Amino acid sequence: MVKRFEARQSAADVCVGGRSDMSLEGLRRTFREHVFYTQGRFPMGASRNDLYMALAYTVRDQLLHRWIRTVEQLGREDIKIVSYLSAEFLLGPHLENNLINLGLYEDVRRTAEEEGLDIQVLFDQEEEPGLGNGGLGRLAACYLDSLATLEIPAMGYGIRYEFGIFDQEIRDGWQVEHTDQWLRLGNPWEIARPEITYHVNFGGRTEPYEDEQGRYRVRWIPYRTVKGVAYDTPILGYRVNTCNLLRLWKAEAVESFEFEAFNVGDYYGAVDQKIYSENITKVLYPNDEPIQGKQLRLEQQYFFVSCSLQDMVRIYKLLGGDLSRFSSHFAIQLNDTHPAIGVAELMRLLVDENGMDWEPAWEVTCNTFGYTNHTLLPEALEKWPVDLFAGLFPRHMEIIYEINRRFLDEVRNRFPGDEDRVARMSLIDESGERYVRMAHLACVGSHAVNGVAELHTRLLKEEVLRDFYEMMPEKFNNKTNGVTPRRFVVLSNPGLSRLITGKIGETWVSRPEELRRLEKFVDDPAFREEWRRVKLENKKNLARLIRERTGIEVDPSSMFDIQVKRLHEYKRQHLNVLHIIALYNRIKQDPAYDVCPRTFIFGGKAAPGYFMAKRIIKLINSVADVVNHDSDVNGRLKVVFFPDFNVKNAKFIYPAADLSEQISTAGKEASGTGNMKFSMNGALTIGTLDGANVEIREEVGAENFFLFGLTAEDVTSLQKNGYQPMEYYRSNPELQAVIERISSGYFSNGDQELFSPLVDSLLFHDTFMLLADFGAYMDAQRQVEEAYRDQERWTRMSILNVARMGKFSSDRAIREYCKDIWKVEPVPVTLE
Ligand code: GP0
Repeated sequence: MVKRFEARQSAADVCVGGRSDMSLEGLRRTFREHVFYTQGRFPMGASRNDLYMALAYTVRDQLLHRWIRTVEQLGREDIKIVSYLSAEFLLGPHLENNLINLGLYEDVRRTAEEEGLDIQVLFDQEEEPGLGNGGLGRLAACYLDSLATLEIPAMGYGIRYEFGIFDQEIRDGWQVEHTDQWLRLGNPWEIARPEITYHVNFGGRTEPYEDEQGRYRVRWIPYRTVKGVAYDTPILGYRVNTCNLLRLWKAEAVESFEFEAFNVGDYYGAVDQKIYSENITKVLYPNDEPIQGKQLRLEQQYFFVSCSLQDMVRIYKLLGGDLSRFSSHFAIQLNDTHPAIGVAELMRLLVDENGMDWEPAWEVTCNTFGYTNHTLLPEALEKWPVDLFAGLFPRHMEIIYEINRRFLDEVRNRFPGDEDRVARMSLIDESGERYVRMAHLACVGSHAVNGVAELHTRLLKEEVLRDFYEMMPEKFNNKTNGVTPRRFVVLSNPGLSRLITGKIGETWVSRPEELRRLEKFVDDPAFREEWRRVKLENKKNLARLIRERTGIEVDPSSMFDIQVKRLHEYKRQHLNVLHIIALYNRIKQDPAYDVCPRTFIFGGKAAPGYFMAKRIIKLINSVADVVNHDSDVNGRLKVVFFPDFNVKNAKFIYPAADLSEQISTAGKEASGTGNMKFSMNGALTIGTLDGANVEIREEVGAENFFLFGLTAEDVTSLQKNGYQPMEYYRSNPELQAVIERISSGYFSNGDQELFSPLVDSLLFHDTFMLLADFGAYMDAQRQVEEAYRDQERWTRMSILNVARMGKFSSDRAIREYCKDIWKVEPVPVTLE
């Protein structure tokens, strides 16, 4: 049996109420039955995984009634369903989250305990479904949580990757990738639906014909066909009966044996076909911003979009619906351009497969889709070579040409004689090799286009999608991102949750505006004391984990200064490193230098092919090796690279932060969502005026936020006037010394080559303007230090951050989407 660990704090006590129908005795019986009947073990012979599986099934049983009732609702013709299309859903572990949302945490913990099990150990056993890269995929998961919590009928549609985002190991300071085998031990949270399948076609050619009414029609004669099979996962809301559906598609061969090949004895050839088909959903592409232009990636996108749209059309027809009113039953949101081919696919389904005329089909399509843009980086705007696209999707290519022909006619009508504008707005980039511009397709085919923070939406209107904004301003709107307080506060930070609930009751979990009521306690010394005690406890937990995972000892009373997020030059993890080296240099200059003790913690994955990002990881680890062992430093500074940052590990990281690093070059980070998770857990932010930082600062108050650096406007004008990083270098001796430390080989055993690509890129290009921001960043860090030395002041700021973060709940974001874009209302689910 599983060894019992010391009892840790649990989210339990925050979450009283909402008890389910099951008695403790009933839970225990169900659990034992699953050990025996589902896992096929006697209790004594059960492995840790058997016990986890049995517990997961016990909890899943509790969801099923709600789930079935909710899905029945989705089949009512008088309601409108949100359909969230996303190539990524970064869900994180289910078990603990479901317990919290069910209100069963304490009962189940006790049941486990009475069986001699530590529930934390069973939580640890769960493999997280890492079906996403970072912010974009995690946002989709937060939105599913909020949709269910707000009792909105909704479905998520995506891809069931057999291998999600790779596991990261740090070996000799370098990132090493391992395949993520999340399905290896089984997945108790999904139900396979082998009866829900669709055929998806690729390649071939098109052919005109006349239908019975003598109308001109086109049919697609594909080269190959793949089958999509549905796998459903329940998504339960917080303390409600709504339990929505996440439907993920797995690719299979249409026939597992190609009988002809089989008959002529080509057994391997026949099996080849099967392997080829299943390739489509094998693995998540591990690069975000920009995605890689690989054929298989495009196939993935079309595969899941086609299955999902066919599914919606089938559901709608089952209701006896008239397809001309499809948009009154489904509101489809495109999570970035990854599913944008859906615009052409819905047209194909309506026109080719269901005999609709072009104009009404186009009206349905535009009324159905909404498009969310997530990036301003020009290189991240998705585009596909026309040859590749037309080869895979000959019919969609024709449809896109037709959409484009009609659209450009409108452009010419509105802006006569402006052929430059026509070329800029075309769905096809013809400036060199020809490309399909997916963002343009998404804009034209949607009735609503939104950015993910105020600043980002403004820049979309002014720059990236300016022509579209000028032509159709009514489509554009902002929806500032949010994150779910259930996973990121209640589940991750039970200590803080308990403290808050003790003061203001527990309603803040679904109405975080109520956190404002904490403000009246900021000057209460006992409350502040408690606040610090909770933070210290969280830091001790993280310190333990850091020791376990890296062997590094860190001091929980030092300032925990944390930057966790994907590695990207625009996110500027290396600016953070420059600051660390500057502090190190001051100590080397004068070992008596009075530095504020700090633990710098980094975490995040680099795209496996992103050379610079991987060098930055190596640099962090190399600096860590030197700083952590230097006797002049004497433990006052510690640097840690926490390996394999994911949703599961995030739970221990956000609650332990004192300082949150949000230091992207202004105008580059669309929103950020980690910034919100930190601040909700009482960390203070050091950040630029970028993405949602701007709004966070507005909410928490400028005096409770450490601002520095260029504005987005400064960045643009510097670029225009010919930015010279060397000028900043020459005029700042401290910066010179920092760069010199790196290039001298001090952190690389004398090897001057190792980091020269990084150094050269900073000195001669510095696309993300680290050198321009270095001075301001150092000043802001000095202010951080000063504030931290005054613990009473710091605590006050920390409390005010939490109290004022209500706006950044994903519930608020989803309410806005429902009202402004989807036009949907809550439909409470009854269990009878
Ligand atoms: C944006 F374009 N984001 C992309 C992408 O391909 N992947 C991705 O994760 C992120 C943005 O970088 C973001 O600023 C944003 O908040 C998030 O999408 C959700 O909108 C990082 O948090």
